[in-house]
Amino acid sequence: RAVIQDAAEFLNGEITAHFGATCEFKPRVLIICGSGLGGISHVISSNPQPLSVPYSAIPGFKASTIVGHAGDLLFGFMNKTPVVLMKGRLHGYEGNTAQEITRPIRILNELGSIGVLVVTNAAGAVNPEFSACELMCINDHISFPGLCGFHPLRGPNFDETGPRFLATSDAYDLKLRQLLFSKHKELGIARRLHEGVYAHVSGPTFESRAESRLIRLVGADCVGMSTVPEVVVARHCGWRVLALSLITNCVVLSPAASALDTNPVPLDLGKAEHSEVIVNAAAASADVEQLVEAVVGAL
Ligand code: 6GU
Repeated sequence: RAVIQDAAEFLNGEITAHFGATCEFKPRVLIICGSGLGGISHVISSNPQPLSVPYSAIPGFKASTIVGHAGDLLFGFMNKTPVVLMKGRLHGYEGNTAQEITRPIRILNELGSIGVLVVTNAAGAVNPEFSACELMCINDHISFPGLCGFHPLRGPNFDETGPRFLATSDAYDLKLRQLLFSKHKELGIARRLHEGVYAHVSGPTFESRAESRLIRLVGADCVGMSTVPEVVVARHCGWRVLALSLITNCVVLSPAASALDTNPVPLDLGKAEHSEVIVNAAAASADVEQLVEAVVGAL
């Protein structure tokens, strides 16, 4: 609790020092950039110059260790809306607790002005109708870690922000999703935008074939290793949430070849690779950036 207030005071000091007392800067939207999507920082206006704060300078903040995830907070204007951008996020598989992953949201909530979270991620498709480099607006989730107790709201409740037993049936704001689809149409983006259920898994392994079939069987459309903890805490803070997955690859759903097959399908066919995730995220990132910019500008 004290750590969170210290960090918020530090950030308030940095914001005042940078933007000056004349231009009061009150961010209204937090944007979290997923794998390979940090390029969205180019969409931040250069007038006034944005304020960049490395995670390492913020008391209580931890730096991410993964290639493709930098570690900076960027305060600035996106399409005239004052925003904070989190370039780089923490994951559970790095050894962070769910509380550590979501501490930046608790800290930024102390600034008192943020009411919307826009979060992007890279995900694998388990819906066979999806293709790599397409997009999916998340309208619901299944968190396997959350169901098993790796949960950001575990422990004493933050009564100041939300209830002990938080509903998540309304986590993904309908108006924001409608806005996303209308901007997708308005901008004439050819890349398909689906809508569906995101399955959150702990990683760091990509799913086995049988795990992938399990995830499909329970009703998910894509699968990834992030986002849900941040969404849950943002909802606990009373923020509205928009979450967008970039489908970087299609998960292998077919059973493994049997040792008794005369002509076995090679096991490595369709195997997930982190490099593929990064390359495909980069291919679609310009559309994601354009979409997020349009949505944020309309808030
Ligand atoms: Cl295939 N699985 C998981 N868990 N996360 C991913 C992914 C797959 N592709 C991108 N992120």
